[in-house]
Amino acid sequence: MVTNLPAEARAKWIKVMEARGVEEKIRALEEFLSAVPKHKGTANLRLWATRRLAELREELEERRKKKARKGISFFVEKEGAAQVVVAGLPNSGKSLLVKRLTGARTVVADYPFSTTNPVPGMLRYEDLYFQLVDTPPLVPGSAYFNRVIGLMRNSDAILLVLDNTRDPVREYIDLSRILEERGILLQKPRGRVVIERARTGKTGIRVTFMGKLVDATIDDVRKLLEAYHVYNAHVRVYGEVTLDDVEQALFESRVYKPCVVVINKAEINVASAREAAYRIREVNPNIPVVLGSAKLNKGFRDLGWILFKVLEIIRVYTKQPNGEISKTPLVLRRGATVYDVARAIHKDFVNKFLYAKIWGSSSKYPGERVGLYHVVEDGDIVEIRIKG
Ligand SMILES: Nc1nc2c(ncn2[C@@H]2O[C@H](COP(=O)(O)OP(=O)(O)OP(=O)(O)O)[C@@H](O)[C@H]2O)c(=O)[nH]1
Ligand SMILES: [Mg+2]
Repeated sequence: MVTNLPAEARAKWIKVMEARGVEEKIRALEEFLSAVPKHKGTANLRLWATRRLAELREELEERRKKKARKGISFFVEKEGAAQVVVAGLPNSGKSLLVKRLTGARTVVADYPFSTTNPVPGMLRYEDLYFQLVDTPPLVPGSAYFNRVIGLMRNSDAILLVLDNTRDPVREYIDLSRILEERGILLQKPRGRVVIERARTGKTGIRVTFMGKLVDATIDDVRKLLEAYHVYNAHVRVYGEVTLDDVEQALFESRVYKPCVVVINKAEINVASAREAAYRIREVNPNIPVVLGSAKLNKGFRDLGWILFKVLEIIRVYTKQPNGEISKTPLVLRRGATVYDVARAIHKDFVNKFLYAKIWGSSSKYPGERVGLYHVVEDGDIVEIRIKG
């Protein structure tokens, strides 16, 4: 095991996982930390927990302030198909970019730290909207740093804005390191474990594979989770994963966030921007790099489509038997099935399900009859037939 925690600390961790609300989580995390023995093996865990505590304390303070003066809060309610946090070093052009793409009224200024609060705006892509959130600059030790990190952790994706008049490759490397230290990974790890704990009902431990466990069996996973008193959970394994990764996932200490890099102010020196993009792609071939100029509002035409791709979402249109096709799509994760569509329409639909009819790229022919476990694709039209 990664951390070799004594039973007492594990028991305290259960309290952290079960805590609802920020205050309870803070208290539980404090108790957990005091129960973790101090040695090399737990150093990372303690560091992570300490930082997480700092984030939560700031969030709590923020919420209190908001209550007291109904003022602006750092917490941004999600809207649209996904929340994309726009982040970067001071003066890189985050605010101007968000303003250009969404029309949001956010402060643009030629001095650093001009943005002190997150400002959301909506970016349209076909029949979807993505919520872009302008943020204060990401500088460790600065007043807003922990809160911006908290926003990013909560987001669905990150738009990293680099400044072409400085050294964008350096900015990219520094920012990804800063984020990684805080447990936010911009690259999809080779293997990934997601543990969804069931709050109600006795479902037992269910493991589904989109990859494999390299050094353990499902039984080992079950034993590990039971050591943490987790008896009801859905464990999803993506790619190649070790038992250590499963334990890490229990601590939610690392999250992967899809990312798009923007090299802004490209108009100032197009050749250097291209060179920087090339080098960033060398460092990380999986992250899309967009060159553009917020000042001229050029280069961002495909951004909506690129976000749609990295978010790995699909749109499904529902249709009533002999009725109209819905105008607004259901937004689902890639790999979703008719089951997910049915559940999204109504909780009874899964129980009463008879069959579905499908039009679109996942169907063999228009109107094909399929069952609950048929995988749907972007643009599919789904009609669900139920009993009664
Ligand atoms: N030449 C050029 N200048 C730009 C571009 N985008 C932004 N700027 C300028 O860069 C300065 C900073 O822009 P902001 O949008 O305020 O930058 P920011 O990243 O939000 O800054 P902070 O909120 O302080 O982190 C302003 O003077 C902008 O006019 C661009 O594409 N080209
Ligand atoms: Mg700004």
